[in-house]
Amino acid sequence: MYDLIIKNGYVVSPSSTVQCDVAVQGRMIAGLGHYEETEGRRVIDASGKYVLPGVIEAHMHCMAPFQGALGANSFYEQSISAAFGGVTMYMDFANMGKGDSPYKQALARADEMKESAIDYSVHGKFVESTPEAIADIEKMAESGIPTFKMFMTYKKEGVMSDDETMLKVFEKAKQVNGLPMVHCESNGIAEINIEKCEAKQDFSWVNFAKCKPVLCEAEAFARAVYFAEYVGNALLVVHTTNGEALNTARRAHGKGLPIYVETGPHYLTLFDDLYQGENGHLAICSPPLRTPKEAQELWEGLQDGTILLTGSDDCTFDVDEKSMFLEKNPDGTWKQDFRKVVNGMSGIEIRLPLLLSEGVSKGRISINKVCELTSTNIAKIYGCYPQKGIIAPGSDADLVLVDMEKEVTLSKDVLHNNISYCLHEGFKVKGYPVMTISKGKVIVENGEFKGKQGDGEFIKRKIHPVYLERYGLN
Ligand code: DUC
Ligand code: ZN
Ligand code: ZN
Repeated sequence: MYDLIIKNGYVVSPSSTVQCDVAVQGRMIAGLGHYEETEGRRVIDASGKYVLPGVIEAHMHCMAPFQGALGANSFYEQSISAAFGGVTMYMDFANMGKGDSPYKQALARADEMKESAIDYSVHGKFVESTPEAIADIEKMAESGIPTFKMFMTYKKEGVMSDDETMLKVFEKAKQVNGLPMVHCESNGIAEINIEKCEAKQDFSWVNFAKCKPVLCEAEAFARAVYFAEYVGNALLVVHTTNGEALNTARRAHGKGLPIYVETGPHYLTLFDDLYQGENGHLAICSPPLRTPKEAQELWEGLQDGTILLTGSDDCTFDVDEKSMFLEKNPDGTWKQDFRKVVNGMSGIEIRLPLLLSEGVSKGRISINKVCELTSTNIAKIYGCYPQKGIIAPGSDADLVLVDMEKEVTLSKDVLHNNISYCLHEGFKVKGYPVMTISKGKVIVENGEFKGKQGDGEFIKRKIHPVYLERYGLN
């Protein structure tokens, strides 16, 4: 007798879509094939639905003190919103300041995440390269934390890694089969542009995007790629927004270099015209939103395999936090000052719906590609495959049932992220997760959350060396 049988769904993997049943025993998938209803304690009819491996979010910032704000959600609340978006595992970053131990901060972060209803992991973060900090890399890798994040900007915020820090982290990461993750924006280009705004005293939302143009990102992207090539290790670039950077990646891939590129659904679906609105500050994130031209370049990057990963870069701030340092004009409008806006937008709950709708329903990518981009590739490159990221016997029974016919108009009222606005307000999607199963337990069903605080477990990760030696996740 199985604990659960999911009957008749279209079971999706990166390479196939097969109509069959999935049998679950305890927390694990027991088998795929045909099972009688009498063989299951509970049977879920998935006829007409797609069954995908649970979405993995490897890029979010929850309860992370940043630019004076903390975020709207506790980890438990974040895990609820995530679960409604089909997410069954997420990863956050250690909070780091100069002098902190990256290892201790990573463990402290994992501790904070214990209240999550879904499984979780942590990335280390580096802001300097003292011998003590570099020595922590080995301890983190041994503890199941083989990914190390660095920012090439945010110098004023005290979290930028300089070139030496990047090189030293890259070198040490290579020794322990670790993977550096980099936010690529040239601090120099951004800062000289901000100085020009200061000279004109014009800090409009629109100027935020102008201060961090495509080349600001592409220069840092190329530098990071050259560092990786020089050191001879793999690199993961987060939230890539444009074809200029992708062309650098393509050149690197041509040489076989393991440069893994992530983009986020907001760069595929939202554009810089949002900065023209009175509430444009709500859309301020880094890198900034671009134009439909760059979005098209990203779709091409997804189609041709230059981009193998997606992440939401979720930073859920409510209006009060986004606006906490702003003042108003006598007429009640905002005194626009992009320097005083905390960067980031909410997105964990809509990553899968946006990819299903804008990707699969619009014929740009297959559902198998969505499976790779939201789960399988993430599990492989971040080192938790095949425990996660695939529907196969022995893997965790983390599943999301998708109804490709379901139409939803995105709005603050349909999301569960505790904020009073939605940048996709009114955006119509076709294709939506309708049930989420975490380690064999149904945690979202019929629009209701049924998970439990604290049910999430820390997942130790280890990256297969083959992915770090040459480009490709097959
Ligand atoms: N970008 C954001 O928009 N917010 C947090 C960090 C980042 O890189
Ligand atoms: Zn970033
Ligand atoms: Zn981020």
